[in-house]
Amino acid sequence: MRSPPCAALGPSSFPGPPADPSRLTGRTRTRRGPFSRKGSKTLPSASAGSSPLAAYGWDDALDNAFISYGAAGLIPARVAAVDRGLCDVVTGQGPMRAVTGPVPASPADPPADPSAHSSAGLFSDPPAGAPGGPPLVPCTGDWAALRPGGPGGRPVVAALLPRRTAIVRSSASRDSRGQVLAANVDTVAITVSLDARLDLGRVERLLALAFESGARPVVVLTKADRVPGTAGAEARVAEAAPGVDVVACSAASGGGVGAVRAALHGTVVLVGPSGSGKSTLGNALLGRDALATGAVRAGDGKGRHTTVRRELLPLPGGGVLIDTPGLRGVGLFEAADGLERAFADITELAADCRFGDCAHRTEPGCAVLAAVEDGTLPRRRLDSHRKLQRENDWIASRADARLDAERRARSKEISRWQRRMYRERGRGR
Ligand SMILES: Nc1nc2c(ncn2[C@@H]2O[C@H](COP(=O)(O)OP(=O)(O)O)[C@@H](O)[C@H]2O)c(=O)[nH]1
Ligand SMILES: [Mg+2]
Repeated sequence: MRSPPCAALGPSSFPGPPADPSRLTGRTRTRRGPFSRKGSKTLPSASAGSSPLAAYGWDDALDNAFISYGAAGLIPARVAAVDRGLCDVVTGQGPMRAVTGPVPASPADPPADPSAHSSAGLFSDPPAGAPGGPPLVPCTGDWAALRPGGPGGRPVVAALLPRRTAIVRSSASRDSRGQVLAANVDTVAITVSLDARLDLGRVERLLALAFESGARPVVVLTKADRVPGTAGAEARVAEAAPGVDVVACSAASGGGVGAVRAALHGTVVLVGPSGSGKSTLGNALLGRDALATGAVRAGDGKGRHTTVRRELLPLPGGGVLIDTPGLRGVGLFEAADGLERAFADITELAADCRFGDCAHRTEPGCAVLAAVEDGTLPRRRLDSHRKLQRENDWIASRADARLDAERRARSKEISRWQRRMYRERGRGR
């Protein structure tokens, strides 16, 4: 997964993460996490499992990644919601409100393939959150290291652990930066109401977003009680979601909710338009009315934005649920890989095109156009792919232009500084 970008940020005023003691001493790190018993020789598995944060997804790998932070007196927390400089977090001691701002990601874990970074070249920008790269803004789902005793007695988010996955969309202002909706998500459940017009283009867009995040998408067809049968819709959605589980359910009657539960794992985020039944499904999965649900306008089947905050809710039987407000107009952000996977059928066909750079328009020997001709690939799907690809290219070109401008500004700044330095040296002679 590419490293997730973040919204416009200033320089971090927060302290960096603690030095990894093993790096200082060269000794092998003791595998003892923040929830391990002192002196225990066991690996962190036992401690991670018995941690109060286990219900929120704390595991051995996190326990291990936290060692140096724990040694420096920081405490682990998962971010539930972020709200202008403060965030709600869950910790081993219960929920807290923490002070936050742009923070560095953990440099404790070097990239698995260091060449992946070096090959980017001298003038490339380090990924967001990487040492030397722009800091990250915490978001729902992040794992954080808190420094106790900050302003007003509140803990301060001192660092973020590396994100395993990140759902990123182009920011609301449609500028060239991405906005992280949620981090460390394992399953993206895309809700589609059977009671409204089926918008396959939106399903494909959300699938690309989900695939790009690194999480596994699942499509949930909701409100099955409102239609005489679900088979037709299931087949149409399956065609727009090759290789993806498509499950129909009714949160109202409970039918199919078990199948939905079986298709989800780990941290689950519900995404889909307002009124598509996310919160009602969330309540059915939670077994209690924890999420506010809203009425749907008669006529167009659209819902009001009832869910305004994202929060983390442990699911009975394991996993964590994140509900989201209805996402109006989710723009793709650097989602080339996600698009490739969401349109795996076209990607596969394209491998048989005569020309490697075939645009599937008029080229001879185009396997994609041949599939449209013989009816094996719906024309709608090719059009949808083109539309999303165009949008993605446009956002990418804007991001490139911004990066170029930033690089030019940086190099001008360096030249100015050099000229000043030479001038001052000249005077000194
Ligand atoms: N008949 C029926 N209505 C449902 C079902 N799920 C949700 N609804 C209704 O659809 C409306 C919107 O649901 P809500 O969960 O708030 O949607 P959200 O905006 O996506 O979170 C509410 O009036 C719900 O009662 C269902 O399975 N069957
Ligand atoms: Mg809702």
